[in-house]
Amino acid sequence: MFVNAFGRPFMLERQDALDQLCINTIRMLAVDAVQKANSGHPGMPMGTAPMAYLLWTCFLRINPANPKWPDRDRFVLSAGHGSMLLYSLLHLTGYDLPLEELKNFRQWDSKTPGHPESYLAPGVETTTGPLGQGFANGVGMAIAERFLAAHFNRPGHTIVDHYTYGIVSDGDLMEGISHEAASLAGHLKLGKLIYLYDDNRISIEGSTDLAFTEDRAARFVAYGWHVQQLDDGNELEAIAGAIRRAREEAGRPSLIVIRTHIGYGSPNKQDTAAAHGEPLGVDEVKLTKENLGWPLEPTFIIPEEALARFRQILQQGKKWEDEWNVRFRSYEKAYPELAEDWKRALSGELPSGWDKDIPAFPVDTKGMATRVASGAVINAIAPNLPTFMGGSADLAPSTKTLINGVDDFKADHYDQRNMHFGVREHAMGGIINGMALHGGVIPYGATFLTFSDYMRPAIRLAAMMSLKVIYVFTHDSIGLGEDGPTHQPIEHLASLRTIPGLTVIRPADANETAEAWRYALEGKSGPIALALTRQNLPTLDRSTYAPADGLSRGAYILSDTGGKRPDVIVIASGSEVHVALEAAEKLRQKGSAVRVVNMASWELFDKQPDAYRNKVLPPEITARIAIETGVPQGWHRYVGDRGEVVGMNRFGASAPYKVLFEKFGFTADHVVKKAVKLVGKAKSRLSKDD
Ligand SMILES: Cc1ncc(C[n+]2csc(CCOP(=O)(O)OP(=O)(O)O)c2C)c(N)n1
Repeated sequence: MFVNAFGRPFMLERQDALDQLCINTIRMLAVDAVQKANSGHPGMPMGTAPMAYLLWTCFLRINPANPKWPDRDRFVLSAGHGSMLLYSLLHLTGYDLPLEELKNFRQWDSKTPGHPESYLAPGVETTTGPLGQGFANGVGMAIAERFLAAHFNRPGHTIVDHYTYGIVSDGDLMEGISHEAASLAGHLKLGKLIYLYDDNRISIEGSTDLAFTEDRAARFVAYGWHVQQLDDGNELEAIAGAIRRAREEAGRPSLIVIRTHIGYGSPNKQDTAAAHGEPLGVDEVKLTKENLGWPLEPTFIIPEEALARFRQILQQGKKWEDEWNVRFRSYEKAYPELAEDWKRALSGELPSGWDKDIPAFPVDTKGMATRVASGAVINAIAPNLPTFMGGSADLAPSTKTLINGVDDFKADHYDQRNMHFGVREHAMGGIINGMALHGGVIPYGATFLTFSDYMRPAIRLAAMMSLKVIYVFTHDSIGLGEDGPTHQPIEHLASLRTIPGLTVIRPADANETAEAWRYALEGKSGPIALALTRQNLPTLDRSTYAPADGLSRGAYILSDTGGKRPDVIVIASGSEVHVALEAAEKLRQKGSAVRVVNMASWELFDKQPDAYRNKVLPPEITARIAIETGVPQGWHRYVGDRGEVVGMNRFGASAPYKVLFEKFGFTADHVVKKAVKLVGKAKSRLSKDD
């Protein structure tokens, strides 16, 4: 006999009418909502309702009255298209999601969009829909839980100890990101991660046999997971037993493969792709309700007894949280400083002095690569910010992202902070999203800028969810040299800049790199991508040039005309700022008044008030040149119709970087030539106007 979370005995014999009623309530809410919206995915909730009912009412430690209770179990619906399953559970268990919201499924301004969005309905732990992402998010949540437990718990004082559960689907398991994340989760022995696999063998085009025939269970065994297989998704006790065993398995993440039937209960659509992504249709809804013994009218029925059972969780949840509060108070007494750290980490506030050791880099004409400066800054921050953690996709020696004097985050060393994601950029993106969603840690992930493409779907979701994650993208241009065009990002800056809510920062020297990190950590508005060089850049003399903290405004006047009206404005980012400065000197020698604007971040500059933007780039000065070793797209916004862009219109090449800068026109002389022409044109226009 298994005693469930409410202390009531749970046995197969007790899979009684009330259990069935609860399960069918979930099914029919999904059927009705999809039918009313005339779009959505009814089949998945119909098939997974039993496992979801059981998990939520017997295992999941949550408090619907406080969706943010820090030590709650996390639940991820990775197959986000089955969103009505989650919305039904949230409403039924007492989250602040009124039935009206379910009736407004997929409608404008509702909290129940087609796919769950973390910032709308309370209790939605992550935005899912792009298959596989939720799988990786859950791995990230389980990682954060293990780290925080190791960092904060003390003997006799456990304040972090929860599971991460998920429901994953065929589509999730097909997507590459889940393979990557599963492999890492197995390696890390994340025993508190438990996924229920909705093995319904149907996807959009029909049977999964069309394209997905490997032995999934064996694959997960090979990854180092604890795998159980159940052949009937309606057998509650079998599922309960499997979840219980999964919880007892401390050394491996668990996959419970549960054979289900998409569209369960629908006489004509069960086990077919027709149940996957469209309403059942009026006739089939009627037949399904009749088949399951459900009243045809009204729609959105929630039987009182069923609601009462679901709502028991409110009482139980309060009890769990109260117990945790008692534990926390005792922890607070025993470890007041740690308790303060915990509260601060959870709130996202930074400890005072977190940035006190960030170095001021001395003037240096030889200088250093911004990736190297970034490494120094990471190491200046890490000792003062113990919940700052991350790593790279097998490129740490190149991305300079290792924290010195700290060990690797690995099984049985969960208190350590150097993460090794392996060559798995996509999972890295999804995992750090999950870590940020969990809360309590500030994660970073690193790779070469060119491989940001491999993690773009996760970056997009980080931006959508406004997550505080930091990307360290090094080797940010043709300046990486001999590795050649495969490794030289050309379109990547432009393409990252198209993602709403992502802030891209490309500092020009070591001190700007420090400022970029400062901004990234203090920022509260979504992910930050740092684009950093492989090659050395001079560390600028800030007594000659404007201070590096101008970077926080996105663009600033680095070097100016001494009060004269500029003849030309040269705008550049990152390594090209130095080309701009050299060109400006040459132009000044020819008598031109030149302003150099360092534009490290479009997004930050665009947020500035008009007055500031017009001061940096006065509208009347039309002779403007932008220099960046990437595609010119977008730069015309800053240089205007009459301006010029020195950019890359083709892929790069394999050669020493100085040769590449020369060949592709990133030289002071080339910029001077262009500027002289522009100034000439502007002057002749001015004299015509006179
Ligand atoms: C990355 C990604 N590719 C494609 C889709 C479109 N899509 C939504 S559901 C689905 C089929 C998923 O099948 P399965 O996971 O088995 O879900 P079920 O049929 O059981 O509802 C696809 C291809 C998506 N949501 N995400």
